[in-house]
This record gives sequence, C-alpha cells and structure tokens, in this order.
Amino acid sequence: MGTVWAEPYKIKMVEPIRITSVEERHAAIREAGYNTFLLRSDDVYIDLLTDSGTSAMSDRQWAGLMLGDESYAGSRSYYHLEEAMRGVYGYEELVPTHQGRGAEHLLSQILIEPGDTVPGNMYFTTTRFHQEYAGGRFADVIVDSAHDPAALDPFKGNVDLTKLQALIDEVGADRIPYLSLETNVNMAGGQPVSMANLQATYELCRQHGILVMLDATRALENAWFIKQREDGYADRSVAEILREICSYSDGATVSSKKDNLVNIGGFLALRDPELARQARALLVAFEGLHTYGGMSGRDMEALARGIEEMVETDDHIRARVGQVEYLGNKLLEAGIPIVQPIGGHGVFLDARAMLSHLPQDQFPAQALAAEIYVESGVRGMERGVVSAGRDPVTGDHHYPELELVRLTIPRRVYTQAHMDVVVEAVRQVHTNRDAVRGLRFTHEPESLRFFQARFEPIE
Ligand code: P61
Repeated sequence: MGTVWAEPYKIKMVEPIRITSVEERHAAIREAGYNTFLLRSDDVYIDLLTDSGTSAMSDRQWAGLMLGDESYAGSRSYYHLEEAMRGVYGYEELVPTHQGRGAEHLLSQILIEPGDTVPGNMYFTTTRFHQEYAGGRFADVIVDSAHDPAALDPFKGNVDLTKLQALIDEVGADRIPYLSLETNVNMAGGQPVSMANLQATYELCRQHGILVMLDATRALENAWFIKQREDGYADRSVAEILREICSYSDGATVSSKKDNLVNIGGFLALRDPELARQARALLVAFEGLHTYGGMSGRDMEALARGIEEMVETDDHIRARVGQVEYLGNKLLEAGIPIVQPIGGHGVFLDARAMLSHLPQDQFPAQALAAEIYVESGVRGMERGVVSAGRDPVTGDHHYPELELVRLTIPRRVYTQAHMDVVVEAVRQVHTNRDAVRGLRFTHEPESLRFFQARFEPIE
C-alpha cells in the first residue's frame, strides 16, 4: 500500500455541479470584472478558488452539528474543542474566533506596538494586513529559494536565519515582538518548513527574547512533508510530528477552514495565560464570549471532531496531498510550468513563464486565471502582483517574484476524473497562451484589493 493514495472514505451524499457554455463564461467573467472572486459559484464547474472552508465534512462531523451545544456561556462544545486543540496541538490556552483573520487581529493587537517590525517566512495577505493595521511593518525572512518557482529544495518554507539575525541587528530585538512563522507557506506554493529549521529558529528567537507565533493553518500538511522528506521522521505519525512542530512556538493562529476540515471557524492558541487574558479581553469586544468566540455551538462541535479526525491515522493526509501531487505531476508531464516541489494544498501555475509576453504590471496571473475559467469553467485564483498590493509608505505596487495562478484543491470534494479535466483545461490554455491579453484596473480597492478589484482587457 506504500505508494497508494486512494481516499480512505466512500461517498454518501453528492452535490450536483453544472458545466456552462464558453459563451456563458465569457459573459460571466466580463460581468465579474475579470476577477474570479467576483464570479457566482453557479457559473463555476470545478471550483479551485480555495481550499478554505470548501472541504467536505465527514458523517461524524455532520452528526456533531446536531449535538452542538448552543449555550451562550460554558458550552459543552467549547470544552470538547478545547480538549481536542490541547490534545492535538499541545497549547494550553484556547481563544476561539470566527476564522483565521479574527485570530490574527487579536494577536496583532496584543503584541504589536506602532513602529515594530514583524518578521515572517513570506507574507500572507490577511496576516500582513493585521500587522500593518496594528502599526507594524512586515519583513520577509524566508529562504531565497522560496521566490524561485523552479528551485527544487524540499523545504522552501524555511526561515533564513542569516536574514533574521541581520534584521535583529538592524532594528533591535526590542522592536520585534514576535516572529510570524507560517507552516506550509501558502504564498510560496504550499511549501513546508523543516523541523530542524523550526527548532533553530525558535532557539535564535529565544536567545533574543522574541516570541515565535505559528500560523498553523496548514501545519498538518507540513507534518506530512516532514514525514516524507526529513531524516528521522518516516516512522513517526503525523500526529506526533504536528505536536513537535507546535512545541517550537509560543502560540499559533489557525484558520480551521483548511486542515481542520470545517466550513467556518478558527482560533488563537497560546501558552502564556497572561497573553491569553489580554486576547480574551479583546475577544469579547470583537468576536464573542470567550467560550464561543465567533462560532456557534455546532460549529465548535464539528471543529472539535475535524481536529481529531485529521490526525486519527495518516491515511487522510496521505490521500489529501496525494491528490494534489497527482494533479501537479500530470501538469508537469504536459509541459506546464508550475511551482516545484508540488505543494500541499494546490498546484501553482507559473504565469510569468507561461505568459512571458505580458509585463507584470499587466497582471499576467490575473489574466491567466480568467482565461482558464473561460476555457473550462475551472476557477483558480491570482497570487501575484494584484494579491501583493501596494507598499503603504511609497504607494507603489509590490512586485513579487512569484506571479502565480493557484489551483487549490478542497479536501475530500473532487475526484481523480475532475483532476483530469483540470489538466485538459490548462493544457488547452497553454497551447493558445500567446493570444492571452493583459489587464488593467477599472476599480482598485485600497486594501486587500484582489478580493474586489475589477479589470478590463488591454486592447
Ligand atoms: C486561502 F485570497 N486563506 O488560502 P481566514 N493564514 C493562512 C491562510 O491561508 C488564510 C488565513 C490565514 C485563504 C482564504 C483567503 O488573500 C486571501 O480563515 C496561511 O480566511 O480568515 C486564509 O484565514 C486567514 C483567500 C484569505 C485569499 C486571504 O484561500
């Protein structure tokens, strides 16, 4: 069974999806301002916009919805969630939030003073937003290979300790409240951090009195890659590896809409009770009482069950990453340039390589995502200059080296045949790539612009 990744479940309920005509899709994308975030889901065939909140729950999770305790205070479902979080992640203090960015908001507000610098292994959009909103500045300390789609390093999510030390020397440890350490780095293409790097980073930060806060949103996927790629972990369970990952940190923010297999939810986890007290003081103002945060009782019950289920055996994560690798390998065989190694939650197309005739300020990845949608009804997401936004000081675009379209795979939702359709769609667009035109803004929101921006093709 070693290399088999077949799903460790069978299907009990199905949801119909509809394929539209190319004419309908032309009209839909025009209506959506060439932004796949603005499409209606009814106009989408295979939805690879995100793996966030789009996973399929198990029968046990659905049963948990019925058993959720909706008490305003002291809900039984909260205590179940607390027990599951402590058991699986190993942190003592649970601060429940409506989703990941709720936790990022609280963490940024309690720890960041105006003028502080927050280093991180590549930015994430909402994470950096909250750091800047609290008056901080993000500084990228990821290894250089993370910015190179073709670099084959097994751990492209690693922190570059030389960059981190140089930053500490430059701004002083007292202006760095914490290091924001993302597991399985989303914007780098779902790339893992090694255990050795987590340990060394934690050690360096400790020497300087700097906290380490994980973004453990996709820590399970990271644990799987450690098991596959790092010496000494092949015989450990992902549950054990995940616990060890978290041991090299002082706390974590989690969007439970990913690894945790629920449609909504998240949390901030901490070790220090005093920090937890500060977070809960804000929680009750911004999210809800400390025993539900932003979630209903049934949300918490489904989440507790999702956390337990994701690590019950290694078979779930083997199949999850196995499906992503299946899609990635098929695209590689078809000669499509993608980020390598293949990531944990999706396949990232290298739009810069594919549409080399378009300069970056004509938004090649945005144009490519729109084109794939029109060709096939498959919806992906831009992860390039549009997502990177503008520098808050200079007002210029950030020009990231990675100009990507993310084809993100929801967990337990699509089949191998759906993946084959996606390969065909991308192959078709690749063949006709020279005809793809660039885009320009017709509406540019001030912050997190990629969500609601509108574009038109350049003639
Ligand atoms: C996603 F286009 N991710 O990947 P929330 N940390 C990390 C995330 O991946 C993450 C959050 C925190 C999404 C949704 C999304 O620019 C975008 O539960 C590593 O979504 O609040 C979310 O967690 C935030 C899509 C978010 C985006 C921001 O699709």
